[in-house]
Amino acid sequence: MSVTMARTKIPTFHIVGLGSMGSIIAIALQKKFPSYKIVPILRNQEKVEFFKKKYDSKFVIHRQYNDNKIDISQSFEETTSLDHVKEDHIDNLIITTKTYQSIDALKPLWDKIDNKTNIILIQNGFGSFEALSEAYPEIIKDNYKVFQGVIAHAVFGSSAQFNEFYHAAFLDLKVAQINGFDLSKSSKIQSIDEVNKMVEENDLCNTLKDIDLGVSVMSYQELIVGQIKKFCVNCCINGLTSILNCMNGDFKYEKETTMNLFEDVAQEVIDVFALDPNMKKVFEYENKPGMPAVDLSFSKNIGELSRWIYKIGVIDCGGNSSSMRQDVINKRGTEIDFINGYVCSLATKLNLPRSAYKVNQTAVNLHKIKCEIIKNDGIN
Ligand SMILES: *[C@@H]1O[C@H](CO)[C@@H](O)[C@H](O)[C@H]1NC(C)=O
Ligand SMILES: *[C@@H]1O[C@H](CO)[C@@H](O)[C@H](O)[C@H]1NC(C)=O
Ligand SMILES: CC(=O)N[C@H]1CO[C@H](CO)[C@@H](O)[C@@H]1O
Repeated sequence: MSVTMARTKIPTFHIVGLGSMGSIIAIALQKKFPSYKIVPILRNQEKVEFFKKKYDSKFVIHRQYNDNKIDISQSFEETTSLDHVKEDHIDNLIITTKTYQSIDALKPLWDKIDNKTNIILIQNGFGSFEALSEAYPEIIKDNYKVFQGVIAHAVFGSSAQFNEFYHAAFLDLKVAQINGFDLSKSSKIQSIDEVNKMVEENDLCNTLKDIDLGVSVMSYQELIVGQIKKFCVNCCINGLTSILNCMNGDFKYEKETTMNLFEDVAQEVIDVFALDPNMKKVFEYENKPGMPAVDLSFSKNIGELSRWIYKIGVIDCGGNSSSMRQDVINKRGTEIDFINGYVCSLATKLNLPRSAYKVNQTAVNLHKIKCEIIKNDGIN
């Protein structure tokens, strides 16, 4: 925090979306910075009252990733609802809602947000920023400061209590700016000096970097590469387990076929993304002195990428049921349009032929049929 800001005002962080990701971030923030104002925003006042009465406004995390399994809890006195935010201006906004929910969630808050607000989107998939800036054109017009967080931690909600979560694997949280750059910059590609300056001067970056979630603040191009790789994992694991109704580890029973399928899915993702003018600069990036090192080898070696996806998804998280499979089973909306579906809509936007995205389109179609079968209590 800058000295002037610390003197004049308590740094304040509003959080929308108090599922597993929102809750571990709220807890990590409050634990590290007990004097800051952390404001979880729930959907409505009824939920706020219930949270207060039944749970003392407390979120609880059961840490399960090392030998000393411990429980961490924090009480959030400032918890409020979308319609009852007291502050006139939102300085820092952390959005962890499901991608397709964020546009509606922001409506009641939008007049408290401007281009001085630091907004961070911590969501699965791609296309969330594009969808948001279509709904709120001032994001582009007035150059709003938007950051993207790519979270790898494995966290699961308890089915019994909405305020309790299991932190199963401690991984990392990558953060970078994706909009609101200096108008003098001709592209979003950042040098090492620019990233250091951002970490020093931006309150959201210099706060998040210190919380206990393995945060690294990085350049735009480094984040995009991490996000594309995670996106490939999501397309393979979430997309396909939701159709097969299986645990992540079940792919191991037919490894060769699985690797074939993963390669087809990943190849298509890489081919389509490489043609996106917004990402071209990242795919064509060359390592130079003064610029962050970016490893683009995954885009040239799909076999290696698929083996990595298999390791992360099927081996390391073999005992987990993907969030998308859970959403299908529980008859909730799913993020398919921002995962496999994003490849299809991006390809359509780029005027690519249907053959360029047929694998993902097939996955999307099977997924949608599966959702309807389950909603209608058909055979699972
Ligand atoms: C913020 O928005 C205002 C218009 O509301 C604009 O005049 C100003 O240049 C913007 N600031 C930045 C840093 O882009
Ligand atoms: C997720 O998978 C890992 C690795 O298989 C396992 O250790 C962990 O307990 C699983 N978590 C849940 C909630 O199933
Ligand atoms: C051409 C086409 O059918 N595109 C669709 C691919 O899937 C996404 C997600 O369901 C749709 O939004 C696109 O319209």
